[in-house]
Amino acid sequence: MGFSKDFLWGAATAAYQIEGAANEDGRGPSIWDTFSHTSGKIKNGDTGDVACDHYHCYKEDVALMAELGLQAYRFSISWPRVLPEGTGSPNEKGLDFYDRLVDELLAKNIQPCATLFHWDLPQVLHDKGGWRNPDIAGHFGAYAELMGRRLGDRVPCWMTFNEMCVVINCGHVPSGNHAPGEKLDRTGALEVLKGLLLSHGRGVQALRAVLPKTAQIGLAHCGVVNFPTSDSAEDIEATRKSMFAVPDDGGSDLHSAALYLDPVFFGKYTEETLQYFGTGMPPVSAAEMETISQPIDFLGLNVYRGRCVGAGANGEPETRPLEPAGYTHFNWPITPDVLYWGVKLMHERYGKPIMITENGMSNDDTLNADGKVHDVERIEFLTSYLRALRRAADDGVPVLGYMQWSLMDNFEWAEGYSQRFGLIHIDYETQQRTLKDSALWYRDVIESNGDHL
Ligand code: IFM
Repeated sequence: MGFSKDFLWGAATAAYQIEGAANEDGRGPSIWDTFSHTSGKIKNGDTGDVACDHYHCYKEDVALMAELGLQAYRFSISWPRVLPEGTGSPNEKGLDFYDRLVDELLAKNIQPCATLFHWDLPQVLHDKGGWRNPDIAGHFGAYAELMGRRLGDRVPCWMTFNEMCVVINCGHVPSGNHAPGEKLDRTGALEVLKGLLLSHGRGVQALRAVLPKTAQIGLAHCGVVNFPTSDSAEDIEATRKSMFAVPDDGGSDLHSAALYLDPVFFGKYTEETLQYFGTGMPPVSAAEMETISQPIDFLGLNVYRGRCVGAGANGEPETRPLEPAGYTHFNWPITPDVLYWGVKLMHERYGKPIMITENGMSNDDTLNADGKVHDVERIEFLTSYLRALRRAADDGVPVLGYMQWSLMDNFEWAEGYSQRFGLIHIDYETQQRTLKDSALWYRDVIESNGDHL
């Protein structure tokens, strides 16, 4: 069976990670500008001020996408570039940039997929309480409407949020290392969650109101995805349980998919969630739940790694020792089975078509004397993960597409430029772009619709 004939092969990026031009054409500061300019927060003191200079090099970048045969490109819009004050008067020059980018993509027959929020909250909105400000969902809705009106005639696929789970667990808890660096207690973090979920809902409502009926709207989730230690019914059931349990069996409070996706798809939290958090959970009214659970068209999954789970003596999930196929440069275990099981179990629970909105690896890539980047590790990684995804498609899971992370090396948040995830190598001194071996390999995979795996 394999990948469907209209399967979308693409690659993904995010605004703050690639655009640069941080102080140009009226862009306002985001929490990531502030954070990266705070001493000690980012490896080597790196910032996104210039990044891959995509703001100026976008034409060259789209030409490279075309050379690879990409059919889709997932990018994010910088909220402070289009609304420097977070609300109010839009910045025409910022909007123009996204017009030009989208037009360039369409001219090369590449479908644009836009994400409204990939972590760069306007600093002014953070200063007013960020995701805990009761007005934030209204502000996000207005931003979504602005972008939907501006680009909706040309962008058929939209995502409200990228990885709410990371926004909370890296940006708003004491152990976090991301902007805005809030050290909230659990109730504070759950208030952030409520603000994110409500904003998502208001964003969906705003987009639906202005986009053509054919537009596809989703969100990109990244959370616990596990795989069973064997194909026994008991181990599979334990894995299923582990992915949606609160707390999950990795011992974390705030990672379970049930916390993020159950309100979105079912309009409620699980009983287990409510019991576990008790009075620490901010109340959500029926009207608010209705907003949060606006119907969406697909579930985007960002999948990198997962735990191996088996059934304990009482059938309860137990994390089993991993036997990874290796480790990435980030030291993340390579566990391709998550792209089969994660996709399958997420689809089983939420019933929506799945788009892989991110998957890839950081690698210790170097530009060789022959002018090439021989990233055989990435080719092996992507082969194994894509085979697992194909298995899910073979089982009948509707998989809409695959957005490799990332189109190009970029600013990897707290790790600065030390982790290279790209298909395209960036020389940050000269901004020279070089297609890695994996990019050329991916071109063949796309051309064969996955047969070349
Ligand atoms: O670079 C990030 C991206 O911004 C969100 N998902 C994970 C990627 C790799 O860490």
